[in-house]
Amino acid sequence: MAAGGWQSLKAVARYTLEEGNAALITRALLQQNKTDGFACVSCAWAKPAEPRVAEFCENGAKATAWELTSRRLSPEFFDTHPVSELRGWSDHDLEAGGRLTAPMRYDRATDRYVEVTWDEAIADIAARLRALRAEDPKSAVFYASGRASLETSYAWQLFARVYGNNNLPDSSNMCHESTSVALPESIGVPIGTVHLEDFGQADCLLFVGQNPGVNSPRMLHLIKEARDRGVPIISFNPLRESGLVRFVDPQSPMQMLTPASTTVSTQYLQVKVGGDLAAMTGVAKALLTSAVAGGQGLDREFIAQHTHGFDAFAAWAMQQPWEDIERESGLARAALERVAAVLGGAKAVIAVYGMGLTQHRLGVKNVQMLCNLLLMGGHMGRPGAGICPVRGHSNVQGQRTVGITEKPELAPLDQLAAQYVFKPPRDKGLDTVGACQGVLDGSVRAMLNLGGNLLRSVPDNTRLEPAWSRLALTVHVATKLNHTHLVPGETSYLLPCIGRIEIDRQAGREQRVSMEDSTGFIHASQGVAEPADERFRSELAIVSALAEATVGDAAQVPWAGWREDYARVRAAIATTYPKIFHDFETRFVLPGGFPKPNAARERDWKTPTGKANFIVPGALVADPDAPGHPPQTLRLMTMRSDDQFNTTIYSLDDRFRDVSGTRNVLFMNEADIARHGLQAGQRIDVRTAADDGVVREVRGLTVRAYDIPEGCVAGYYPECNPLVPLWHHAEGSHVPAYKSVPILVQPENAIP
Ligand SMILES: Nc1nc2c(c(=O)[nH]1)N[C@H]1C(S)=C(S)[C@@H](COP(=O)(O)OP(=O)(O)OC[C@H]3O[C@@H](n4cnc5c(=O)[nH]c(N)nc54)[C@H](O)[C@@H]3O)O[C@H]1N2
Ligand SMILES: Nc1nc2c(c(=O)[nH]1)N[C@H]1C(S)=C(S)[C@@H](COP(=O)(O)OP(=O)(O)OC[C@H]3O[C@@H](n4cnc5c(=O)[nH]c(N)nc54)[C@H](O)[C@@H]3O)O[C@H]1N2
Ligand SMILES: [Mo]
Repeated sequence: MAAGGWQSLKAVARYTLEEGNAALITRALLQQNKTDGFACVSCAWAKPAEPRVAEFCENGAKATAWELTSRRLSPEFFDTHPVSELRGWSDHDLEAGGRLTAPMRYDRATDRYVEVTWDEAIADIAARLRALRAEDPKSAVFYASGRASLETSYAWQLFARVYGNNNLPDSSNMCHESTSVALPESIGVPIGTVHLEDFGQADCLLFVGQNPGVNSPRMLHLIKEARDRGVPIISFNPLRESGLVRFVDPQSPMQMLTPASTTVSTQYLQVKVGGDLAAMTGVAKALLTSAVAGGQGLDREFIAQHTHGFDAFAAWAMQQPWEDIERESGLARAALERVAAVLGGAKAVIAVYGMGLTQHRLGVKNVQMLCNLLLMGGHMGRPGAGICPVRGHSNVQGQRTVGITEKPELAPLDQLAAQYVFKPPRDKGLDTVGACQGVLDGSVRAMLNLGGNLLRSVPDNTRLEPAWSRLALTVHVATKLNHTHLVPGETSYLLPCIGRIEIDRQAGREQRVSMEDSTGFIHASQGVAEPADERFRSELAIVSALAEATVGDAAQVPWAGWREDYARVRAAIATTYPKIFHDFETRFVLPGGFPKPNAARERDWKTPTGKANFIVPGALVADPDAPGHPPQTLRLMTMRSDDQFNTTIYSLDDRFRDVSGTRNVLFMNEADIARHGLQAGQRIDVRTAADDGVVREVRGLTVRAYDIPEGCVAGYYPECNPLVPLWHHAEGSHVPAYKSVPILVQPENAIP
């Protein structure tokens, strides 16, 4: 099935109707991603300065409808549903119940969440946090899920630091942290170098482990425009993902009326899961071989003038035998040589990538290897070329920009110290994996969550759950109910907030907020719908009130002033980061916003060598542990369906992969099904092949025959998260290796 098209429009209409509020949702959609409207709450893909009439995709529309739903989970609902009962509900059913409406505290005696006033909630949380702080200021963790605005995020990191720690994990610890570690070493900036306008000038696009049809669908327009210009598109993906195979433009009536659709990828390489290092090494080797023979492929001038480490890299790549490259990538030499021929002939290549590269044990090396390929042809800091990591949550990149990081060296601590007159903590804080370890070993006592659903999204979540319930304090600022809320610590609060689509009034005036998109542009966003409940508070109001009540006396921060007028927070951000945010107030409302400075775009290399660095990956497989596994081991990648946003499950269907009514499936190659003595449709149990003494299993999955390389299997996130060991993460970045989990399969109930 092609991505886009009538099916996509039908899906939008269905969601709009199902959630009620059809008129409200339709009106809001027309203001989605517009200069005076709001930034979509779904993905982080760039918003153009000149938007289309409908500048949203099917999945963005779903996200809007999901947030503006007419359904409510009011305190009365909780009167009749004890927490232990709700814990058995599915992710879909929990969120489908609608918006949380009132602040609530968990009451252990009745096993229910009960309404409290905001004043009670804030005072009690603050008192408990202060008590914990007196014992050990490092025992509280401040998680952020990537949606909150720059203003709220800035306040959040300051709260943590005034409290006394750098425990600021965020969702990028599970996502693009491999990028944030890899790119500074390669090119001296932590973010991508491509702007929207570059897509119009590229003459070759490379997609490695990213699924635009589902996870950044507005990008399909750019892809289609590129194809219309005859630009070759090369995809490396174990699965033939619909948006990379065929695309029908729902905004092009002519195309929708005819069965013709755009062929997206001109070359589609179904690389083995974790086989990208081998595949890219093959392409590099072919480029080098052709260059030696006098052919195209290397930009020698660029390499000499702008890079470091080329000779060592070239020598390493040439040493890798084709036999190993073919075995580990699962791809034929001839196919990789064809890729090299196209890349070698291109003047401006954009490489787009996502979780297929970052969520591996060698996720950092994966990203650096993709940089190596671009550097060979000088495709960095050239119009129409560059590296393009597609970020996840709509403001996850921005959260890093304004100081949400566990790494003290990345935050302007001296500046914060001077600006707010306090002593910021200097030692490294906990990232997401570290926070989970802390919960398991009891050193973490409080988890404060600005969004997110960690007990579904992190690895080893089954193992984590009992430890989580022993926390002294769990606090969630949230829009909708999710599983993590239902595993309360000794004291637990749910604090409902205004969503970004809703109008945020403070001191009688409508407030704007700001976000940074995947391409480093900073935009204004303004709510357009009345808040779903009058008890809501904004995220900034909640965070600043908590901070004021907890550590108001520990630094000179005008918390109360900030929540009355968000422009004051923007002014504070501009004082902390003048190079990025000067003239913030006037620039962020411009159509398209304003770009963050990006030295690599200017070929100014902020690396220790002062050049862009070729980095030898040193391995061909992204999972260096693989050889130790039993022979029947399969490599599991966990992925998203067409109908989810992370742990938010809109429905149990995955239209593009032809699955409906269930998410408990395991996609397998037919040869593997036969080799294991199984049959398509059969139910199986899955266990992790790890010898650390912990049994990790997911039972009752249904086998689905699928076009996936042999030895590789795929399952859904978050259903398969119990299979991922917490220690199975990327070297250097700690991103869980969600895309290559060694597993063993058995017929259902064959294992006791
Ligand atoms: N609608 C929607 N949009 C979203 C999200 C969502 O859940 N729903 N999530 C948001 C977030 S937080 C993020 S981080 C992004 C995620 O967006 P993506 O980066 O696209 O994430 P995934 O769907 O997890 O996986 C991407 C692709 O990697 C492929 N893959 C798996 N293993 C490998 C491998 O070893 N090599 C290669 N080459 N490919 C591999 C999979 O087949 C899949 O097509 O999307 C964001 N946008
Ligand atoms: N197996 C596996 N696991 C993965 C991944 C994978 O590919 N495979 N991907 C990883 C990635 S890339 C990511 S980014 C993480 C995401 O992990 P999380 O950050 O934990 O998860 P989300 O599912 O995005 O969080 C959803 C919840 O956020 C709350 N929420 C929604 N909107 C708002 C809002 O506007 N404000 C506030 N305060 N709360 C809101 C709602 O209560 C909702 O239930 O998961 C990771 N986990
Ligand atoms: Mo993500």
